Amino acid sequence: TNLPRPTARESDPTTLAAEITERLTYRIGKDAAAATEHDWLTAATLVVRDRIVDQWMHSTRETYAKQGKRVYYLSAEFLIGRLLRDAVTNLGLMENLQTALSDLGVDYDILAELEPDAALGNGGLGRLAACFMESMASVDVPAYGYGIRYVHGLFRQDVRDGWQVEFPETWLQHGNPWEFPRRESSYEIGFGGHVNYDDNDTCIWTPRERYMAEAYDTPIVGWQAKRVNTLRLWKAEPLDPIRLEAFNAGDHIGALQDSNKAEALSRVLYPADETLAGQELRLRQEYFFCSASLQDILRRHLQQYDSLSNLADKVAIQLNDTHPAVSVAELMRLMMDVHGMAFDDAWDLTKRTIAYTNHTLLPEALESWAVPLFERMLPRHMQIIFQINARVLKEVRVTNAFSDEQIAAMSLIDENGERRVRMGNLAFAGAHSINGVSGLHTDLMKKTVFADYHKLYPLRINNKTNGITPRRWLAQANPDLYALCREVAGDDILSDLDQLKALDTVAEDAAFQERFRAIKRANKGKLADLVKDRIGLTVHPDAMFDIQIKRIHEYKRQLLNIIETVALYDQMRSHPERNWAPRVKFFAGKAAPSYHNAKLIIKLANDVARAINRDPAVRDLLRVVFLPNYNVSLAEVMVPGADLSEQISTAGMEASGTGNMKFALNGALTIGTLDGANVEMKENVGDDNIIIFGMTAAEVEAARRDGHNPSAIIDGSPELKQALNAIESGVFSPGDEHRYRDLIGGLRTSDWFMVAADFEAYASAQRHVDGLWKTPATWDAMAIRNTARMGYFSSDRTIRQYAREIWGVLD
Ligand code: 26R
Repeated sequence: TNLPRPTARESDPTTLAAEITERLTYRIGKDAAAATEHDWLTAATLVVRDRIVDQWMHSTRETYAKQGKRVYYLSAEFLIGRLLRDAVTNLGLMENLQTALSDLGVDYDILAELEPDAALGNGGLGRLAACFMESMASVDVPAYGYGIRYVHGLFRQDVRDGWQVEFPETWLQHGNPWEFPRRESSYEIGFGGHVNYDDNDTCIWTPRERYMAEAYDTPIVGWQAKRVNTLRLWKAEPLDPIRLEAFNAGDHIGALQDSNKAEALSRVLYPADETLAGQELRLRQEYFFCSASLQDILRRHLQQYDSLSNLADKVAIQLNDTHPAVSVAELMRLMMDVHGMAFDDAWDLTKRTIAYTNHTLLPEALESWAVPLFERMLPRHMQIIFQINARVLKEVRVTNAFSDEQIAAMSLIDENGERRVRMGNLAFAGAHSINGVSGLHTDLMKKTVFADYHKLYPLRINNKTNGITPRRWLAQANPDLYALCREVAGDDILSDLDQLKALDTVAEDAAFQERFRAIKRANKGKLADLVKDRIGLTVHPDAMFDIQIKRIHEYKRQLLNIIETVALYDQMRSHPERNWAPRVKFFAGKAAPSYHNAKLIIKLANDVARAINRDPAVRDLLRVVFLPNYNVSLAEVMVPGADLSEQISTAGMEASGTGNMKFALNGALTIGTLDGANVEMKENVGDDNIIIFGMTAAEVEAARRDGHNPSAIIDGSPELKQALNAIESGVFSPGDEHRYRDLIGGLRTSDWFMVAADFEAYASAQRHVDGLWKTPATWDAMAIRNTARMGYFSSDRTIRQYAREIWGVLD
C-alpha cells in the first residue's frame, strides 16, 4: 500500500515566473501592466498552492489505502496568521520564488505583507490549534482540522486617545486563494422543533429551522512537504437563498430572512476570551460546526468501512476545550437516531472515540448553558444529555465513594439556581482522555475542577504540555538566527528541535555571542522601525526591549507591569545619578469589548506612556510603547526583537502560555512566575537562566483561603504606595482624576490577582535583570542557553505525545 510519491513540479525561477504570469492572465484576467499588487499576490499564491495539491491528494489516498486511523481536531478557533511564507518555507521554495517575482519586477516582501492575517481565534487556544495543524502535517499524522469559516475574525483594534476601539476585520475582502469550496460536501443542520418516536421507538427529531453547512478546505503543508492535511471550515448557507413567493408579494426584506439568519451563524468570531457571555448565537455556532463535522466524519468512515463498529479504531476526535463539547451528544444522536445503535453501544463508542483538552481553570470561562435555552434549541440533545447524566451518576453511586455534595458537583446539570448544562462535565464524561496543557495545570485540574471525576476515573486525566512550531516561530520569524543555529547545530533542527542543544557548547564563546547579539540587535532595529512607522515614536535599539504581548486580562497582570513601570520612572527621576539600564517597555494585546477593567488597563498603559515619553528627565532611560492591533503577524516581528519576556500571571491561573516559549526560543530571557509552562521552561533552561519571582500557586490559594491584607502590604512598600497614589490621584489622567480610582481601589481591598502581594518580588527581580543587563557576556550566555534548551517545546513533541498516548496513531 505504499503509493509512489508524486514527483515534485518544476520550480525553478523561470517556470515559477511563467506560471505566475499565466495565473495572472487566465485566472485573474489581468495583464502585467494592469495588475495590482493584490493580483500579483493572488497569482503567486495560486502557483504555490499548485505545488501542494499533488502531495495533498497523495496524503489522502495513502491514508485511505492503508486504512489508517484519522485524527479530527475540532476547534472553534484557528488563529493561523499568514500562510504564504509558511507554505513557501515548508516547500523549500523561498529563493526561487523571490527570484521569479523579482524577474517579474515584483517584490516578494511587499506581496507577503499584503496577505491578510487570518485571525479566526482569540489567543492561545486558537494559535495552539494552528501550530498543531502544522505539526500534525510535519510529523505525518493523518489529520483534519474542523472549525468555522468566520467572515469576520477577531476585531481590528485601533487606539484612539488611548482607548481601545474595535472595528470589523475583513480578511476575505480580496478573496481567499488558499481555500477550495466543496459544494458537494454539505450537510443539513437543524435547530429547535420537537421530538417524536416512530413505531420502532426510534426517535424522530423534527427541527424548526434548518440550514446547510458548506465545506471550505485549506491545505496545510508540513515541514518539507512530507504530508499535507486539510483544514475544513464550515460556512452556513440557507436551504433556500430567497423566498421568492414573499419577494414577489413585495416583502423584499422578509424574503431574505432565512438567508440572513444562516449567514449570521458563521459570520463573526466571539471576541470573549475566558468570560462566558452565554449568548444563544454562540451555542448555535458550536452546534453548527460540530454537527457538520461529525456528519462528515461518519460519512467518510462509512464510505470506507460500511460499519460503525470499528469507529474507535479508525477515528480519533480531539475536542479543543469545551467549545465543541456538544459533539458528545451529537455523536450519540447520530449513532442512535440515524444509524440505529443502542444507547450502550453508542456510549461505549463515543467514549472510545472522543478526547478532550482543557485550556483554562478560570470559573468564568467554564461553559454552561441554561437548560431552557438548550432544550429549546436542541431538544433531542437535551434528552440525550439527561440520559447520559443518569448513566454517569449511577456509576458514581454504585462506588459508594461520593457524598451527595460531590455527586451534585459531578452532575452534567448544575442544579444551583437556574438549571444549567455543564459542558466541562459533559466533555469529561464523554471522553476516554482528558488532558491539561502543562504539568502544573494538569495537576490543578486533578485537584480542583475535576477532583471528583478524577477520583472516579483516575486514568483519564493526563498532561500534554503545549508547544510551538519552530518553522514559523524560528525559521520564518527569525531567519538570521535560524541560519546561525544551523551553523552550530546542523541542518536538522527544524525536524528535531532538540538538536539546538549543541548551542550550549558555544554559549560562552565570545565570537559566537557577538554574532548572536548582532542578530538580536538587527531584529530590534526592525521592531524600532515598526514602532516609528506605526505610532511615530523613536525607540533606541540599544535599550533593553522588555515585552509583554498577549490578551489583556487581569490574571495576566499587565497592571503589575505598568505599576512597576511607574515606580521605576519615579526612581529614575529621584536618582538620576544611578547607573540605570535603559529600557523600552512594550505592550500589545486586545481586550474583550465588554471587559471594562481590561480596557481601562489599555488606557492606563497609554496614559503612562504619554507621560513618560514626553518627560526629558528620563529621555534616554525609559520609554513605554503600546502597539495597537496585536496579531500573529505583529508577534512575528516583536518576538525576535525581545530581550526580556514578561510571563507574570498570578500563579495557578495561566494554563500554559505559549508566547513564553516563542520568546525563549528566540533568545529572550524570561521574567516570570511559577505558572503554566514557565515551570517546565525553568526545568529545561535551568534555574540560572530564567528570572522567577513571586508567590507559588499553593501560596496564592492559601492567601485567598485565609484572607490576605493588601492594604498592609501596600503600606509596607513605599515604592508601591507612591506608584498607586500617583495613578489613583490622577497624575496620569489629568482632567479625569477619578479614572483609575476603582481599578487601584480593587488592589487595596481584595487584590484577587495578587498584584500588590507580588509587587516587591517583581520589582526586585527587575532590578536583578538590570544587573544582568550590565554584564553582556552573562546576559548573552543566558540568552543562548534559552535558545539551546527550547527543543522540548516544539509542538512536534507535543503532537507525538498526543498521537502515541491519546490517538494511537504513531508507534
Ligand atoms: C467560552 C469562552 C468564554 C471562552 C473561554 C476561553 C473562549 C475562549 C477561551 C480561551 C481560552 C480557553 C484560552 O485561550 N486558553 C489558553 O489556552 C492556551 C493554549 O492551551 C494556553 O496556553 C493559555 O494559558 C490559556 O489561557
